[in-house]
Amino acid sequence: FRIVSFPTTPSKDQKPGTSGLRKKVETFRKQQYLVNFVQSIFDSLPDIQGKTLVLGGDGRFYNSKAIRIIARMAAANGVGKLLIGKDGLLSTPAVSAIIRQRKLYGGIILTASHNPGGADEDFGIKYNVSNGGPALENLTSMFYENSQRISSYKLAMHVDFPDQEDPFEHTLSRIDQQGLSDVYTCQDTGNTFEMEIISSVDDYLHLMKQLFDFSQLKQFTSRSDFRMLLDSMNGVTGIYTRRIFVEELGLPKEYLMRDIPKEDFGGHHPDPNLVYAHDLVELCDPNKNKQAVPNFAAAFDGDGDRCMILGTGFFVSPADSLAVITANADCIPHFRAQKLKGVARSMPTAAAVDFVAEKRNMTCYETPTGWKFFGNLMDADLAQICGEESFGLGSNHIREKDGIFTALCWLSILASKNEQQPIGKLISVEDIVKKHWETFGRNFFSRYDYDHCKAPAVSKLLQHIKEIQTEAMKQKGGQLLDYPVKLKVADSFTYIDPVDHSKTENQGYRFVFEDNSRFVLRLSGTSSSDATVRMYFERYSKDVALTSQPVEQVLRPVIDIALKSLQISQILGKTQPDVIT
Ligand code: VG1
Ligand code: CO
Repeated sequence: FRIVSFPTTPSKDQKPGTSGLRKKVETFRKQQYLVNFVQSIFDSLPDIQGKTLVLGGDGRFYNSKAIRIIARMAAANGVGKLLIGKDGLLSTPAVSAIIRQRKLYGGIILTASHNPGGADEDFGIKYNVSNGGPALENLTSMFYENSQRISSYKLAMHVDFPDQEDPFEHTLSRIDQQGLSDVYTCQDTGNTFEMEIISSVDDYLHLMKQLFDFSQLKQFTSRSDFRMLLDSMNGVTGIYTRRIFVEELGLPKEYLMRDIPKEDFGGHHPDPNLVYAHDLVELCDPNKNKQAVPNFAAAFDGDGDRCMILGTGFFVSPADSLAVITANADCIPHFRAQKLKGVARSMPTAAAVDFVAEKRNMTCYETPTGWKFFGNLMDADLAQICGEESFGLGSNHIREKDGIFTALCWLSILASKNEQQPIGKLISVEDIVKKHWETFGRNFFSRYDYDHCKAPAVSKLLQHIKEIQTEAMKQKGGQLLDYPVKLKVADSFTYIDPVDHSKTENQGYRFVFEDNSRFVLRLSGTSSSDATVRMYFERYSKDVALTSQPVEQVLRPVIDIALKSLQISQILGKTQPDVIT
């Protein structure tokens, strides 16, 4: 092949958000949008020459097209070898595992995660570095700066047919052939470029087998009083659940739902929460499902890094999932095999795990939203288990959150607790969580999302919040309207990374009351157009009478004072949030 440079002009809006660059497919398809961003990534990696990268995505619309373009750009930019997941598919946690196990230079993940897919929906691109984790701010801002001054991009072209044929047609038209590997030579530099189609699952499965006791899980899941459902929401995890749960653990195919990856996720949001995974929620509800109700269920997002856990008629909040897994870490071989020193959660995540950390003598870190902030803590071995309120949980086995890992943690806990239990007397997910609340108390939590907010309304809201915060904190023992409990903190969250001491400001407005109940407001960094305002509400109680109450009821006073004092409905012009989780 030959390297050809094409002139281009910068595209605006190429600033990566909480997790990569996400835009409408239409935007990515516009002339040079994709090539501009990919070239800007390569321009930010000066030592990429001859290195190996992995490439794959969640299978959404535009996945295969983007792979073809990126492969030609990688070759032209001097990448030595490109590993591509079979059929172009790789989950986010699998990419992280592959980079670490094979000691690669980095990887490119094509996904907009839980955002919907299809020709009119979202596409996205993330870059992960050699520790397997998302690129940090210093690198992503370099991507952005380069994208704003780009003047050309490089593409590999066929020597003999410059206008017609893809030079890598031999490999790229056989992307379904695992193990296929071709070496191409660059006529301009004399260097070689190798492309190999790798299994999407092998490396990941290999890792899971090291972390969990598969024979224990097999024994437990085959109990006659146990039944489960795993909902892949037509995202990429279907190829993993089939292999791990059906082929390896020998479970019936009926335990899997929506396990075929689809370009448009069947027209739904591949977002595992009570709203978008309501089909699964109903199947777990004995009042709605008169057939065999599962004892355990999990749903995963498009790229497989999020997971919602359910029991029979019971929802496990993400903060509780993190706390319960940490409290029961001894049931999980991966955690038994190491000294657990710390946990970390994102600031808006309810503080349930903090109580566990205290009891287990572990340090608890509070980070801004986004998985990249956990990377340094894990690399420095300060924290081993991390989680976010948005259904992401993971550990130091990789540097991304991991949906299937989370489900396997829960199954390991269930397996251990039920080792001595006779058939018909299964200790349930609900039993485990309620027992946890008895010991540690309960952190009630809810999130309101206001989607498609317009810029002027949002800036007015932020202005109003700043005024409210200054006003409230002026008084001794801050007061918010007529709310009976005084404010302890009203600020904007700043994070100082304990490892590299970098400072990240403006990570959400916090209002914390003296009883530790609180609300937080921040703007989403993953929406592809307009702004999404997220509000988080939390209240803690150890009072058993209260812990059995519905979340909504317990949080009502906090939600009311938050909406009222911030004038949410007046300023955003919305009487209700779009999504409540
Ligand atoms: C959201 C979540 C955050 C998560 C991020 C990426 O970000 O709140 O917790 O890490 O998505 O998740 P934001 O900025 O929209 O609130 V994923 O599964 O999209 O890679
Ligand atoms: Co995701």
